[in-house]
Amino acid sequence: AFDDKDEAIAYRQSVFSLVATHFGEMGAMVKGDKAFDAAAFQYRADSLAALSKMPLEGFLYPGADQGDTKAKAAVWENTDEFKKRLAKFQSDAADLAKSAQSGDLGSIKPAFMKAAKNCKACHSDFKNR
Ligand code: ASC
Repeated sequence: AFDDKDEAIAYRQSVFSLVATHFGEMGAMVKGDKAFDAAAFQYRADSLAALSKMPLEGFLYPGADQGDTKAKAAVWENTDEFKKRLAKFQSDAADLAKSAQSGDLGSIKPAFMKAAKNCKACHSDFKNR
């Protein structure tokens, strides 16, 4: 998929950039900064669920631990745990997309908060600021 490790790094950063776009827009609706729109939320949640499956290959490419990256060495020192966190990201995102089908912000909110908690926990262990 990649010609070199810099491409692998740029790829995973692009994925997380899109994650932040969709997650941020959902967060604005959950917080009430933007009006809740059930169809828009569903689109964001479905996009997040698809994106959550993508970053791993950008980390596994040989040499992609070195370069212009905020990833901590822990990603490669503790890859099993990192993969578990990504798997949790995927299941949280799938649960969020499922909750979005209710069209009810009250049911969506706890699923969103669960995903947000995992974002934060994984960043503190595996991402430099
Ligand atoms: C965001 C974003 C993060 C997460 C995190 C959730 O919108 O950019 O890194 O949510 O703050 O706890």
